[in-house]
Amino acid sequence: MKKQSYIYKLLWLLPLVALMACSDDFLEKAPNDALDPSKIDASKAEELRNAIYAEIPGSDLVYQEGYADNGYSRNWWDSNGALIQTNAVSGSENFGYGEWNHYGDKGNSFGSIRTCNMLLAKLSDFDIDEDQANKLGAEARMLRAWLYMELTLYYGDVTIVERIDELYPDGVERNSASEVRNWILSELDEAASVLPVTNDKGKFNKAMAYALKARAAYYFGNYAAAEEAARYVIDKGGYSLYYAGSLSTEEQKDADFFAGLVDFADLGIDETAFIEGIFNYRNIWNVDYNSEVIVSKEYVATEDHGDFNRITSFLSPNLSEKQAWATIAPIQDLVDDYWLADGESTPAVPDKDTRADYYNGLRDEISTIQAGPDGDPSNPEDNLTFSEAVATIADELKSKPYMAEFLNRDSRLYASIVFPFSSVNTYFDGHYQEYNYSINNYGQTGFVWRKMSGGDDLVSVWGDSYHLSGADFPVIRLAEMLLIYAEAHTQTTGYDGTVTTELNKLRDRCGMPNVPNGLGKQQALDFIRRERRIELAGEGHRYFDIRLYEDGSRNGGYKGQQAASAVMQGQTYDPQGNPSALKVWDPRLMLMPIPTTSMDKNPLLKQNEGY
Ligand SMILES: [Ca+2]
Ligand SMILES: [Ca+2]
Repeated sequence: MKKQSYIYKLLWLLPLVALMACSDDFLEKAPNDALDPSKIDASKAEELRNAIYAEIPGSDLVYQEGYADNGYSRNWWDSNGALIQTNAVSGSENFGYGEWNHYGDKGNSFGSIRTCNMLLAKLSDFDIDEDQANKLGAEARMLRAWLYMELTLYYGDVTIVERIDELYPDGVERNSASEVRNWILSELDEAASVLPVTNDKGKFNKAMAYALKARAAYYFGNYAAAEEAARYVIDKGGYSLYYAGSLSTEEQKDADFFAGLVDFADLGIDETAFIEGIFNYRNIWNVDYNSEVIVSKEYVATEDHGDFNRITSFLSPNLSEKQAWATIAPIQDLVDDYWLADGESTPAVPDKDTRADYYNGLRDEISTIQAGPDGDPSNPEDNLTFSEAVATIADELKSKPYMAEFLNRDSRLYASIVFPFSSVNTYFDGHYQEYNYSINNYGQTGFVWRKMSGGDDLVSVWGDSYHLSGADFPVIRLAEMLLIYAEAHTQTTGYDGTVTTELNKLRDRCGMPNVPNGLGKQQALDFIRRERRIELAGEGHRYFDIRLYEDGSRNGGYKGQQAASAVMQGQTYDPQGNPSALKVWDPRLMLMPIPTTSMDKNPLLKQNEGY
């Protein structure tokens, strides 16, 4: 992969706001056609407003899965993920506090915060009425609170900057994490009190402010506030879980493959609901403005506004007719954690050597078929492609030892992850997934994302070399609110009928059985946290989740099975037994190190413990 040319191309994708954050010049003068010559033209307020929305994170969130135990990003030039995963992170890396350095990681959050502060500082100078000014101000405060939520979760203590005229020539100290977190929640309360129930399309409204508050309060360990805010969004937000309806021709072919992996009659599972559930879930990432989306990063299928990641970075080359390189891929740990199809049992998985034997046995069998009737791969006339060879034994796949771990599993596993030998008609008609460890661009985990990666709204760019997707990326969706409510209510009150009601909505949508009743508090927390891992896999939450569970001051007194120190342990392997992600835990990883560049500029910054 010519990575340099890719990075060069990416530079012009950097949002306009990066430039605007460096210069206030464009706001200095009122254009000649302003109605009130003493005021700045209203269109400038709208430009600045749009610049703020450009700061919402998008599909780059998926790279955060490589910071924890859901994913692996093998390329240091794409993401710092492996440095966190292996406890090798240092002040050279940035997760929002310093300058932008990798497209998969957070950029310069203080530049984005400055854009918010600029809009707030200039509100009374714009030629707009007071209600509009208040609304735009609330939108800026909500985005600023969002940026600060991420900063404090990465760094703990963070300097609160609310003005654009504070220069700090002698440096500035950080505000304490508790001060920052209380301030974020009160900012979101004030934003929610000003924002309208219905705002302009794609702009923050009251329910969105509560949704962000639910997320922030949850991560701050304030379960009463999280429960209340999530309840507001569920009851008053007007959102509903997405159901896709009928299947396309290609989806039906994949559906037939999945149906062959599940013993519906034996398990008493409704086959139609289960199969439709796979595509209800998978298509959340294909349909803009669907009923479940609370906040999304908007993309348009053009060179200037497209999403680079979906097809190009999430898929391996055999799944895309253009270039692709699977630079952030799901790992075996995640695959192992999906429920069995009963929705509550853990599958038996083989050890890595047994699995490799099974995998290699099936791969060898297919290679033999590929050689053709003459049995000679060097004579190509009668050879078959990988997919042609798999097709000849498609009906027997279920009985192959390697495939056993993919039988009778949670419908969201089939919807979320492409595993070896699985049908992939929705990407390439008539194809099956081939995995190739020796080619770096196949991800080196064995798996790639099926959810999130299949945006239909595609455009080919850069000399027809790559795909960009115009499909929007949901950044906050209703499912997260249901899970926050479930966990927060279990923390404050217990695992009762209000919890199972919300969790069963998720199960109904994906065609899975209802959740169990009558769990004790700790058992329920483990169950809900695992359900959360499955439902939200790949969407960028896991790094924050496992640290929340680890932190005795935020986890409600229960670390449980999903805490960082429990899950970040040891080497992971691909299905052939090759090393994949390495997981190492150290208490210092609760917070990231302050970037050295920021320490150099601000002598009052003190480094986080352990770095
Ligand atoms: Ca041959
Ligand atoms: Ca779109």
